[in-house]
Amino acid sequence: MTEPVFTPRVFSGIQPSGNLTLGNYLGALKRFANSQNAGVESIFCMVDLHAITVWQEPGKLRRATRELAAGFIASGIDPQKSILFNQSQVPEHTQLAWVFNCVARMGWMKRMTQFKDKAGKNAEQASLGLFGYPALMAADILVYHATHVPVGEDQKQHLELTRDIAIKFNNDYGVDFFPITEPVIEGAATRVMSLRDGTKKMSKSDPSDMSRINLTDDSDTIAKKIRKAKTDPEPLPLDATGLENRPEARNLVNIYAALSDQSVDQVMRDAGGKSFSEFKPMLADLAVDKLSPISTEMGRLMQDVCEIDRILAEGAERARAIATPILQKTYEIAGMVGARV
Ligand code: AQP
Repeated sequence: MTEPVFTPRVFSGIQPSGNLTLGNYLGALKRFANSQNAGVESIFCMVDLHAITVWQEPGKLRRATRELAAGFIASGIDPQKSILFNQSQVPEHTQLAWVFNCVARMGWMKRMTQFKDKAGKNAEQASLGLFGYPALMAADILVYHATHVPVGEDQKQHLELTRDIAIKFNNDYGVDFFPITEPVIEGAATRVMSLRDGTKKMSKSDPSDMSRINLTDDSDTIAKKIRKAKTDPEPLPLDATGLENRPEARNLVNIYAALSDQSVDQVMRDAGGKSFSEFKPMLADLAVDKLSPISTEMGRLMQDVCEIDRILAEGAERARAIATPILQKTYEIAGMVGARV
């Protein structure tokens, strides 16, 4: 049988579960803008249904969703070129997720490290949604027949599960219907680490605000957080090999490389041998230079939430035009009876 050819299409999402961080920007948003600007059809989603797998206060969720939309646009996503919307406006995501709940196996879900991390010791009290999260994520991607998914390193396991679900669906029904999606995890900042602990991922939900840079932080706050970032007492090594086993130093160098669009080797040519008291101000200046226009633009966009809502509604309509026929075809393959809409 000849392999079906899927048109290249990018999909990725971010949860509106709090302030956007530098990790979200470098691991996701900045790379989303690159894929859009390379001319690939790109679909970006604020995954609000994923966010409620842990408790979200409704008013805060609404604000976070709009602020995230502003973050996407301020980071270079053009809602005319790309499709930008929030997940709950496109019911095909959850409809396909149900089918995938019936394809995925309990054992696969139990192996997901993010569930174990987020549920902690109290897994019995975690929501069923948190457990089933990866099946909804597979549906988010496959309801558009997306071929490429730019994400940070932390999402690698979920993307492998997305591939397993597509393969099992195709095998079970004897079709070549869903593409086997490629994760795109590349660049110096696929895993930005906490500023307080170089072995922990920078995360919006970390209780310590000093652990992360938020896209809404002002210049003084960014500079202060970098100044206070944990480091070891040694100066930077002379080349990148010397960064091994120095997680905090490596993290700051990776951030510098990603913000300045350089390789780690290039950064080390300029910064190798410098003390942190020299390197941190260089990094703070660069971070302020790159991030403050984004935060200013987010503030401006948030002045007009009606316009943000209009953009999201229009994006949802364009998304549904792709998702509806794919869901209908899935139902038909699975043997559901019903008129096509
Ligand atoms: N520290 C990070 N470094 C690189 N990429 C990161 N991403 C998140 N943190 C980093 C990438 O951002 C995208 C959206 O992530 P998400 O909001 O859907 O969920 P998450 O990965 O769970 O992010 P957080 O910040 O840790 O959120 P909370 O605290 O709510 O769980 C993904 O592509 C992710 O890889």
